[in-house]
Amino acid sequence: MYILYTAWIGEVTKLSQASNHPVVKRGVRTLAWFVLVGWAIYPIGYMCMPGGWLNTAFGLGSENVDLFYNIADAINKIGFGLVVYNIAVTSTKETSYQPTT
Ligand SMILES: *C/C=C(C)/C=C/C=C(C)/C=C/C1=C(C)CCCC1(C)C
Repeated sequence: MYILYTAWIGEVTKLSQASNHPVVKRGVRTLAWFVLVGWAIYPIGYMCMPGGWLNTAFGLGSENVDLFYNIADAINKIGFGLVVYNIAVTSTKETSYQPTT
């Protein structure tokens, strides 16, 4: 809940707004969506496990419920990382700041 808070209205989003950089602002908003929608897959997968509410509701049985976690990890680790990478590369290119060697 704290991570959701800081990504959507707290320090993380405030810092991105203060950067006044469109790529950083849009990128951080995208990351906030990952935390809201992408992370929701884990508890949904959890509830699909044997004995879970959704398992009973959908009559799933025990097979392949961990598929949820693999899909969630692919989205939230690979996708999340690519968004962070894109923010870093794009905002570095567009700024006059260059790291000294
Ligand atoms: C790379 C791994 C990530 C981003 C893992 C995220 C995991 C969660 C958001 C897990 C949430 C759970 C609940 C909200 C309740 C049921 C148990 C969990 C641990 C699946």
